[in-house]
Amino acid sequence: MTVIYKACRGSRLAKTIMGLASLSVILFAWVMVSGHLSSAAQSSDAVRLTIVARGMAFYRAEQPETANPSVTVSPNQPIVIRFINRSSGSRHQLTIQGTDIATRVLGPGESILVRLPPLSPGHDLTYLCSLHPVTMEGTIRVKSSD
Ligand SMILES: [Cu+2]
Repeated sequence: MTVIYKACRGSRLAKTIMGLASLSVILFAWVMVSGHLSSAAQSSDAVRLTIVARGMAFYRAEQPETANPSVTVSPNQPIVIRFINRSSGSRHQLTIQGTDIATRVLGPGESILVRLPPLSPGHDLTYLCSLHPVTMEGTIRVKSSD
């Protein structure tokens, strides 16, 4: 009687452990797959750029000394631009001519995400601030091939 009882308890415990183990394997696999999918989506889906308005010019985050830089992008890829107004007192916006991109006017400290559709290769687009088009204007160069 005692032996059978112990065996039952043992097998029930074993089943519980096996159940938990397989559940954790499934969870682990799910985390791996979903993590892999989301990082793949981020890397292949869209090119990410940051454009900063400071004073009365545009800058790239990685070239803080170059006013209104030319920005080179690959064709046929969606592009996500984070536009940040880092000026201390001026309102700015971002327009990309030849596309339908024209953000609302941002106050100091505000930022906005802009999604550009894939661009056809080998041409230039002008980006500007419609409030200060004389001092805030640059070029987006779309490479002729990938
Ligand atoms: Cu402006």
